[in-house]
Amino acid sequence: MSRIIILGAAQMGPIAPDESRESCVSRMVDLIKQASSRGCSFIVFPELALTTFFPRYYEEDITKMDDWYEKEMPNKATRPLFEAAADAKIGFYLGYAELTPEGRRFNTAILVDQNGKIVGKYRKVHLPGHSEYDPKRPFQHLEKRYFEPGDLGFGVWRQQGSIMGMAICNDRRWPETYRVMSLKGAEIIVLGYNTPDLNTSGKEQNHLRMFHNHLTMQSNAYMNGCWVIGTAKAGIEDGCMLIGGSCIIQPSGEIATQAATLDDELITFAADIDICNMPKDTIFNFAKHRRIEHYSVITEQTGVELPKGLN
Ligand code: CDV
Repeated sequence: MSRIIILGAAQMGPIAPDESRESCVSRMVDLIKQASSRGCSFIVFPELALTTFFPRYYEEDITKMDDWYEKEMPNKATRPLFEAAADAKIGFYLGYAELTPEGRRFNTAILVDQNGKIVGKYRKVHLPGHSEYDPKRPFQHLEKRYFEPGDLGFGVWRQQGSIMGMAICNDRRWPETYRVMSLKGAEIIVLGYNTPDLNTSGKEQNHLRMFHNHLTMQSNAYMNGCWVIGTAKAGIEDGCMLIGGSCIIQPSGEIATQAATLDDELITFAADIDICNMPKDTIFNFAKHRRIEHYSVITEQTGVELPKGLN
């Protein structure tokens, strides 16, 4: 018998800087209701889904940004989301900014089971952007200022008869993200993103942003024999255009379904988790084919080291 899970990507349109958490949660509850009517049992919300993408604003004193962070989860504003999801027996992934009791700041995602219980937490490892104000950019990307790199590694969790792992936005561009989770048996890797359509760190054609969005997730789904769900926060947010393109990708690397708008939009797919078995047992049978004696440079060296000598 196949393991079928009806999966969803709950894309969200822009969140204005003055939009309340309550308003975001009510939009998410609407998406939960739609998911329920489609028989969905797991949905993925975007990265930083409760606020506008605040790392685009510079603030000298970081503590003045505290209102953008969640100090506990669930909290008063998000409890209705947990309750609606539990009533509908829908598990979910939610991205938000976390401020710990010790004053540490992370770009975080949680995995919530079908009873509204938090069963997993991930803190973004690959933080893009910069830590100081950059006058050359039309808007800032200050993730390195407002977050520290995640300290929890890439966990996986048994959920709904499958093994799930989490990542956040920029993580999707790094093959190590997927490979580490796949070595722990991940069958579904889920992530949310906020990706401006403009590369402010270098000259690049705007259309490549969507191409690379899909290229990275599709290739890594294929190379690890797993399902990948990528969910955008999309549209023009405080004057900054964020790409959409939320999608559910099969272990073949093909996109099973993709969002058509830049608004709040739910896409769903009845995913057979057992189709991961063929690639995991054959061409990407890690135990049979990996040659780790040649891979040590991946964990022992961070940047490029050129061969010695002159050309
Ligand atoms: N939120 C992100 O991590 N955004 C990055 C941008 C800065 C390139 C991304 O990888 O989409």
